[in-house]
Amino acid sequence: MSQEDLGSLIKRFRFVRVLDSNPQTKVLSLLGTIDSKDAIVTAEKTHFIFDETVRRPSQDVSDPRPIFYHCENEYSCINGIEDLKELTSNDIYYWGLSVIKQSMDYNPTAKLNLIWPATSVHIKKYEQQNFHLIKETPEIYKKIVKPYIDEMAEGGRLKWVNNILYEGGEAERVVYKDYKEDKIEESFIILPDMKWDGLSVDSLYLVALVYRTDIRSIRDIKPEHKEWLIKLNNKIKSIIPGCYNYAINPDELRIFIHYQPSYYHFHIHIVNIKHPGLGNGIAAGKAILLEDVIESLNYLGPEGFMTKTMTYVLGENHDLWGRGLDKETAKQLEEDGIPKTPTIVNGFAFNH
Ligand code: G7M
Repeated sequence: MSQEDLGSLIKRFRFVRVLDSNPQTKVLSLLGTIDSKDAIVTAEKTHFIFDETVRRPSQDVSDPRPIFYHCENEYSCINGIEDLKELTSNDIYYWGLSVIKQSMDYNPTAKLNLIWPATSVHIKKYEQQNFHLIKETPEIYKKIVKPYIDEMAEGGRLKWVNNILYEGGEAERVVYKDYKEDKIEESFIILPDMKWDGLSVDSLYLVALVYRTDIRSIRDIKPEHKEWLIKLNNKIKSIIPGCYNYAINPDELRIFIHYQPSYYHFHIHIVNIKHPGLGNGIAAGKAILLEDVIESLNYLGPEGFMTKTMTYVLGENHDLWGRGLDKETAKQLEEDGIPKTPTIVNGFAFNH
């Protein structure tokens, strides 16, 4: 695969407008064009470096001190201060601004993501929007959501997944691969998620992609998948701590799936429990813990999640909202006897 490099693409980026700006996550998403095709650049300020774990050189076996110890390096948030300006102080409180030493390898300023050429689905996803709580019954799934998933599976949206699984895409970043040609349904690969800057285990974010293609979302999971999911979950917890020098423990991994996901090929999110997630990615109404998925299979019938009402958060820009979830949601609220939101005109509420 020959791809142009990020640097030369970014140089040709022509700004159009800001899609979203989030001071809490320190993420800015811009829409622009590169060679007249839509492009989305997302910039995320990186986290601070505060210490590093260093191995003691040639430690004597009788030395009781731990083999690894913590120390500040020259880029840490205190050692790295190059300039400091106090703004105000009051009693025991002081605050100011600082410039901290930056370096590409140890302390870069930001992580940049580029999607190019970006589709309208991408643009709508990154744009600020209103969100709604959806109660997706099995009937709504069949009528509105399944046809959408069928369409999404056909477009080129899963190219990045197939690149990783079969074309050596991101090969140098793969953390673990269990691939057996005669056992495709058990095969999977784990690698850093595009969201992770890879700098700090505090924000560790990995994704496990399975090779099987018969599960497009949680809706396709049935009791017959229970043993496979248990094995997968245990494998993730056994392998990952060792891959990161045991800086993280198995019970510090938040392992979950999304509904609705952005990509309808079964994959699992593996995130440091400390990481609050970007946007609503780990919030209730989006993330479902893998342990809960497995446990639910004990109670759901042979059709598994196909028979469950799934409640989740969806943005108005999502195609499913305009394809009927808007009307179904309004209908359900009416059936449940929940009053409509009045229209406010000049401070007066009107019911219609
Ligand atoms: O919401 P959903 O469960 O579909 O999440 C998909 C995940 O895949 C997100 O956390 C994305 O950041 C991640 N992801 C998306 N793409 C296009 C890539 C990619 O090309 N490489 C990697 N490593 N992760 C990706």
